[in-house]
Amino acid sequence: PQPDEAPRTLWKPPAAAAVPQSDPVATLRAAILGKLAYGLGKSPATARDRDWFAATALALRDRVVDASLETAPFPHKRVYYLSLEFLIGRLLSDVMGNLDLVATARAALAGLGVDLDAVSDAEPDAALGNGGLGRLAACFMESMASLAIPAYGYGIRYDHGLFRQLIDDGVQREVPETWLAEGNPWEFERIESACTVGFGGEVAMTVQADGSLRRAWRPAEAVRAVPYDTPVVGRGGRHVNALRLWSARACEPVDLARFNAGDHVGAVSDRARAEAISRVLYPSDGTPAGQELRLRQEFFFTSASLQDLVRRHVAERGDLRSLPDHAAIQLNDTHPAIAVPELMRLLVDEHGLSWEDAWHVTTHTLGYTNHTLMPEALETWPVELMERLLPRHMQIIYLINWMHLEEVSRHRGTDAGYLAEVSLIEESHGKRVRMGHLAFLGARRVNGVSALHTELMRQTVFAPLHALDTDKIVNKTNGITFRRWLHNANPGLTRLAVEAVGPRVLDDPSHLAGLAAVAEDAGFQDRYAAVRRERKEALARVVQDRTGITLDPEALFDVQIKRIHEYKRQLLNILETVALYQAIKAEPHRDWPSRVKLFAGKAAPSYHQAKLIIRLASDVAKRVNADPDVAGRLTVAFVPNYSVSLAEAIIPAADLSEQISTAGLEASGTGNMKLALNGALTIGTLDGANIEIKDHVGADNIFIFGLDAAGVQRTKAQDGYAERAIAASPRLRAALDVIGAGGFSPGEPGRFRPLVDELTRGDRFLLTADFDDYWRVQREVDAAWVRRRSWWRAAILNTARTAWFSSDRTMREYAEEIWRVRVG
Ligand code: T68
Repeated sequence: PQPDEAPRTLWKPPAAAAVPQSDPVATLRAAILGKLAYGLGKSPATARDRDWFAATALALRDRVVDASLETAPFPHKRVYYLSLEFLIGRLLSDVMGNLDLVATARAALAGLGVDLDAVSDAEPDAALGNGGLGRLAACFMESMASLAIPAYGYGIRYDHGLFRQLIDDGVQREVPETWLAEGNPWEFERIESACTVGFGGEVAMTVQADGSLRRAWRPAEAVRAVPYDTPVVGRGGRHVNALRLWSARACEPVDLARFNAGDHVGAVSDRARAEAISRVLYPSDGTPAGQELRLRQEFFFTSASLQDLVRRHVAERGDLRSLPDHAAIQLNDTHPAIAVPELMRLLVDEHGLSWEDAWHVTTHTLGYTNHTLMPEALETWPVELMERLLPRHMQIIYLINWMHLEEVSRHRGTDAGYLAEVSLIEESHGKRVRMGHLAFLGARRVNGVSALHTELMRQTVFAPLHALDTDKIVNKTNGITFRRWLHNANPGLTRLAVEAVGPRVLDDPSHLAGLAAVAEDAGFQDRYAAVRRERKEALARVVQDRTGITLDPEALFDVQIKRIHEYKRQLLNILETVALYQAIKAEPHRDWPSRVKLFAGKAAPSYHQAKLIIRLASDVAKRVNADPDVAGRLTVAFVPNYSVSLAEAIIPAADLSEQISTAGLEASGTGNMKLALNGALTIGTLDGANIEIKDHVGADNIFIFGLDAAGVQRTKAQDGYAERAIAASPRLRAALDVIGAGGFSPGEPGRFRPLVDELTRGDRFLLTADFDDYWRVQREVDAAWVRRRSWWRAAILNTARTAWFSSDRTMREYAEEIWRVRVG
């Protein structure tokens, strides 16, 4: 039969009454078969892996719904996590793991001749985010459910998530990702909860009976926001929250008059414009897209989410003045910062609160998390655009700013320079609204994502505002969910941990500390190494498949996996690779340990330098891997299409974790935590959460090099630092020379000139200043890798001492100090 044909055989799914309730495997198998037949209209004979995935997901979703019916319907206080990005990845293993059904599902499917791993691989990644910020939101959702913190995640249901990356001869090409092409078995459409979001138009003024003025926004355009809920189940199935993602729909699907007049395309142009809002995720990562569509996306999901939670609060509690007692709204970066004037508008214009009451409610409900201090990534919007798209909001922003500046001048005088710094409006190059300042003023607490980053917030970008309220900025160091990044991604290591310290480690990662006692035990080390070895063999198969490059699982696997960005300094790693290549060729008889350098990550489509870095990594790989002089010593691979699920394959197989950003620029990092937890040793700078990782694992179990944040500032203050560093380092000069002369691009010798020029002329990210120290520490890594017993000891200690980086800890801290909501 054809795969899309309805079953023609006499096959029927088992009747519920025929299944023994006491047999969990038979029960789940019957449920899966029922979904296959009645949910998908397929028989086992015609089912593809993708159908088995959908049937299994639907069967498990029923269990999640059952669990959610036991979740308190009317909690005292809820968290609302507003994020333009949720980088979820696959959900099947999450759900199975948290329902304790992995073994049951494996057996249920095996009895049908179906392999659970193949079924899991048939699930597309939900890649509704660019990188760390979106992945953090997904980890937080999982942890909140596991801690039974009542919460909604709010975001956008993009038809197309982050692009799929193809590498054609080293060149990144982007093609649309189609994760919804075959439907999404996890979600529920909630058409009954749709709401309307306005754009443009004007502000009407009416005089009230008491002589006061009332303002009402009359938008020119209206878009329907339709929510889709994905249940998020916590560990043990004890609590279920919802991730509510909004999809944009036109209010009128077709302009019938135009259609009937023969204008078949024009008849649906308004619809296309409305629905464009949730069509694609912006792949910008770090630089503001600048497009009007981006602002429309931000307002669309923020307004829909606030309307939704206001409606819920009114239904449950009546009076909106009690909102801060029952809701905590967290803004994930400034993307939802328009929440400040939108909540004010809803409270004042729509619900009749006084300005003072509304401001009290707003500033006691909102929290704001900052994820970057890099100037080019701080959002500002032209006043002209805001006035055109959101005229009422611009009025409210002006009013907030006027009151704020009045108060500042009362307490601090009228120094124009200072007032300009704290103003919501930046006037240096055209008037623009500073969204970070707006979020800061509207929030009760503002947080950074690592100790260093928070301190730099106080000292740099937010220093003038910080001076006005020194309690407002707090630190909440990021975390990762161990259920996904240890238990599900690395079942072998998890089994070892359970054997060594008991199953309670699954509920409380602090018990990982018990592994320190066996860190020197040769038998335990061997089992730890065997788990790693097995993961490296599995990864080698993936890399072989995707690149044709053969990896030796005996080699040290050195990985740098993250977005490609100049400040993350993949180029520094490539320079060291080139220098190492030259050194091995120059001294072929030294006993160089065998090393595999793995790179993976996407570049923003318009980020030319980043794309050139990918090309260089690929060209270096091509030359090095073909050179018999270094065979068995050095292998380089750029693995295409980095994603959450690829990360799950790479992280358990990594021996060395590259975290080498310019100090002061990586707000936190979270891949650094995932790799350390899985026992990769970090080579890194004193940046972001690397500093806290070092504090936890101990200075002997991490390789730190380079300038610290203060050193970076001092160096940048001196002219000509790059020239001097290059002149002082023959090794660096030789690497730059061969790259600049086309040594890796003989067909196009000038190909990498722009990269070399950037380093010799400006070197904004101080690669040249850090190169020699990086080389030195890499050779320490070589030496450490040879002493294999002490290497495994250090790896085990990394696993034992990184429990603090669980996002459960992070969420407890937010709950206590920012949201003031009960845990559990
Ligand atoms: C990251 N930021 C930080 N931004 O770079 C990283 N930006 O250090 C940190 O660990 C992580 O946030 C979590 O706190 C991002 O990932 C973006 O993806 C982004 C997307 C759109 C616009 C700006």
